[in-house]
Amino acid sequence: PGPVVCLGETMAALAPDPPRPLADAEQLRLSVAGAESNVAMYLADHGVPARWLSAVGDDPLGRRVRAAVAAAGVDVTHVRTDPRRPTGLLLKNPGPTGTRVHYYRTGSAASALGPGLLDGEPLNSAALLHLTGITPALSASCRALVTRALDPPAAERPYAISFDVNHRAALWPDGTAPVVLRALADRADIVFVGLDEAQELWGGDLTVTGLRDLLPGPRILVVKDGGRAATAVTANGACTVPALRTAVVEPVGAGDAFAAGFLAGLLRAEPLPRALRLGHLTAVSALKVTGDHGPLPGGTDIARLLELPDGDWQ
Ligand code: KDG
Repeated sequence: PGPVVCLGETMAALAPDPPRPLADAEQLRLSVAGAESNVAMYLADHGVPARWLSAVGDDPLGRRVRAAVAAAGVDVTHVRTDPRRPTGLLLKNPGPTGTRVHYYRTGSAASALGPGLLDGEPLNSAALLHLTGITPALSASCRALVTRALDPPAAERPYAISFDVNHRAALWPDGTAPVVLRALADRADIVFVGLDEAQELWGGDLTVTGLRDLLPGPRILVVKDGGRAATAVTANGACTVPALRTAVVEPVGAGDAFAAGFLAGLLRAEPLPRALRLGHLTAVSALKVTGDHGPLPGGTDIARLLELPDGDWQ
């Protein structure tokens, strides 16, 4: 099968090290942050061919980002270099109530991507296209790109599309996220959404059933209930698998890891309960590290976890 193509912006990320408010930090650690490239890296860890599609600036941070994603085993040969626009940047600001993120990505190289990207050869052999709700928030051209990808009915598309809602409130100052993200998500084949995220977007008392009524389109709707469980809803019913209990060092990246594990399972034609287990065990890899991307358990540990009787899972 062809690669999973993960399309979206990846930024350089700066975080105070040791963690403290940015306003009085002296040293910052440089890393790389991008929901879609996180998915690509975890897919590669699972042995699934993954390609990251994006643009970076012709600058040192762009080279850093590209090299970091490539070093994780992801195909970056189709990533564009924009000579006129910079690589996006994200600053993490740890505070007493958690870490806030400050974006410096307006006018970035990736925000200038547009629908023409879908005509290109990078998508020719794709087994799956993975998109998130971050991209349509970046610019009008990025929104047109995601809209065009999802416009044809699923049966007419050359590849399946997975869509992680990934609501980033800071990117939607005009308040259009609920309408835009619902319309896009409903046209994808596979959708990932957090229950709390869905409640924030579409109504405080939403349940998994209510959410399915709101998004009847996707063949598979995966609803994540925080660190507790995830439910996959299909035409055949719903299947819930509890999350693995683990100490959380830092949660960022866990949603991307979960999506990658679940997609890796689907692409290997695993039944849904095993695909959900793969999602959860991949999420643990992200929960255990301060960055977005941590090492997977070894192959024999993964096999053992997948085979555990339901009562011993967790
Ligand atoms: O899912 C993790 C991402 O949120 C992080 O890596 C940064 O892609 C990012 C974004 O746009 O917030």
